[in-house]
Amino acid sequence: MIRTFSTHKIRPQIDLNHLWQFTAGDAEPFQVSVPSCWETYPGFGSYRGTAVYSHELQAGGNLRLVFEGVSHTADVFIDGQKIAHHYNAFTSFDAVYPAAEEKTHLVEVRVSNAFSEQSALHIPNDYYSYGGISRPVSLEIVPDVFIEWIHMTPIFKEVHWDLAVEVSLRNISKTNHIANTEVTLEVGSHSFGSVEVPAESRKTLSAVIHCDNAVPYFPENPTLYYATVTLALDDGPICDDLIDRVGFREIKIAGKEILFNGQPIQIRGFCRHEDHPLFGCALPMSAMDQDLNLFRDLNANAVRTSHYPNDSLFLDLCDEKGFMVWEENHARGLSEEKMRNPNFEQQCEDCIAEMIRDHFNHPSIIIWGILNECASETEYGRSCYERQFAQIKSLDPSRPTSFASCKHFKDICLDLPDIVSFNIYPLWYHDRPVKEYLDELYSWIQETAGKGKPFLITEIGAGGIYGYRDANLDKWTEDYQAYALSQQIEGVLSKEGCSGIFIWQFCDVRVSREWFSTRPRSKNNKGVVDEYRRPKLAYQTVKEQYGKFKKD
Ligand code: ADA
Repeated sequence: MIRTFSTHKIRPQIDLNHLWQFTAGDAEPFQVSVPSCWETYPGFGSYRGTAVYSHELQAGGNLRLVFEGVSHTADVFIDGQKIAHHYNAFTSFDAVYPAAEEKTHLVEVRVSNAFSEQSALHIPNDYYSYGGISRPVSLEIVPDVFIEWIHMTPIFKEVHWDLAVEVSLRNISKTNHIANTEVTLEVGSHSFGSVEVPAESRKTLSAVIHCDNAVPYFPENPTLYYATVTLALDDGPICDDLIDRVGFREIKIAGKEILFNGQPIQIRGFCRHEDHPLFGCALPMSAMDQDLNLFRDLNANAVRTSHYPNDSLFLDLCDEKGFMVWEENHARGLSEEKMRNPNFEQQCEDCIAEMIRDHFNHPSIIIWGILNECASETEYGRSCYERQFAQIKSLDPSRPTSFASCKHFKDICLDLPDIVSFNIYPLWYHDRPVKEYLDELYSWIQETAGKGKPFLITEIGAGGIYGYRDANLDKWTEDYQAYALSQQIEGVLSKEGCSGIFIWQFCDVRVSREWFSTRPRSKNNKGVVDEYRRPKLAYQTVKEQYGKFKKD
């Protein structure tokens, strides 16, 4: 399952989520299902290195392989010829092989999850960098010019909605072509007329579609519209299409409030890693959906995709179920020294560009985040935050931006985002009372360039080891975790000027081996459910507290 709906009716799209041959080290090659993580294969539970996935396919024409995610570095070969290279587990890429002969072709993907200087973002960390083709793969047969993406921005005009539309066309042939492109929705349409797309280049078309009678999208009433883009080339018949969805909603900032179609929001969310002991980071749709059903049961209304862009399928589910999403680029806890890795900037830039290209249309995404807990207290760090926010605004000015800071009382970047966000751990990493600590931090923010901006707590929580109970309220007990979360939620959600909270975290997750000393079981144990989604005592506490503060 690639998405929850079909993205093509005309373009042939072949699902390659089959058995592939897996070869690594001295082991005999064996068949594995794709998508998957190799840590789930016998003997590969902690394997860090390279492996090759191979698969034969019978096809001809312009072949376009689309990889939704390979963890974390991929080199793609067709019949022995390298056609793509990609870094980062959490964004998609394609591998195009034009004018292929109709026959059986061999696709090989060399995958690495190794840590080295080459990898600035996947490093030993407080979560696990898995290996494998971890998100779906498909084969498309595309014409010489094909529709690469459509981006849609709804704009409310008091009595109707406008929809600003951009469509990217890509010519992979050595000939110029004339394209006739149309966008159609139930509530409006636009024809771009004849446009030349020069050989081996891209062309972006823009228009504003007047949409009468569009029903607005709200989390409690998530109305989605399907937009179909069609393309005809050189006076021929329609030869390509792309279908995506849009929800008519605007996210705006008014003083200290975040407005969702004019209504102030209150976030009762969770930070969530893509992690599961049975699947690694390659969760099937049923497991993703189970997580969201638990969110709903917990009275939560939002998710932070800490600390990387998520699978589009998960975002589809959030769109349909009406969860609000903070999506962020891939970076966690990088010091200035790590941010000075020569690959850091380019890898961040690519990640942001691919995240926004792929996820632009999801109405669930209300905030773009960057660089969780990086060096926002240093001048060099500030230059990185500045550049990345500028990149985001150039690609999508319609959504507010933020970053989760841990540089309490010393952050120098609070002028840069639209929303000020902090990760705080009173009652866990220090024992100051929640309200006292929060008041102090908030007063300090009001003396900085963050003054008057909306404010979020993007992490708060405590560790609790599943099944470890003790009446003494010692740390690591389920009892203490429940106590701490109760105080923390109460403190944050009753704070004037605070638009909400993302609890750290939804479920326990595996961490890199290097993190064992502060992470019993080699897990981050701050989940309100354990890694198998079994509820801890804190589950009921959060459910009650979130229920008590629920306004929607
Ligand atoms: C940080 C970080 C999280 C996690 C958390 C913790 O604030 O952003 O990824 O490591 O702390 O558990 O300590």
